Amino acid sequence: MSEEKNTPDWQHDGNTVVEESRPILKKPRMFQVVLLNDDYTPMEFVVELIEQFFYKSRENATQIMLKIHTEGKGICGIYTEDVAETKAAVVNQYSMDHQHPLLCEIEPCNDDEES
Ligand code: TYC
Repeated sequence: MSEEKNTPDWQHDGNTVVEESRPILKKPRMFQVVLLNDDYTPMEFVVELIEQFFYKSRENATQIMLKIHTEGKGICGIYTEDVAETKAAVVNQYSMDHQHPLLCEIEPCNDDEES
């Protein structure tokens, strides 16, 4: 099918040419929510937290927990800034409520793409 438009994206009234500007849509900056390793939080607590707050399967949550345990930190999800900040705050409050020192942080994602 052709992509003909009914109206041109410019108008001419004899003196002035008015060109409509195209909307510039920038992709939002994305942030990864990471959990940090510590020596005290039980593995089972971390796995259940990842399932509950990041909607991961038991298997995937276990893999992420083990990656954090061995490498020091691991990504649990990627969100827009507001969502990532809220997610980290909720997770940190939940860990504190359960007397665990587990820490959750956010980091900007590396953006290699051209904008
Ligand atoms: N290192 C903890 C332990 O041996 C387990 C753990 C995993 C803690 C991931 C925090 O983000 C974490 N019990």
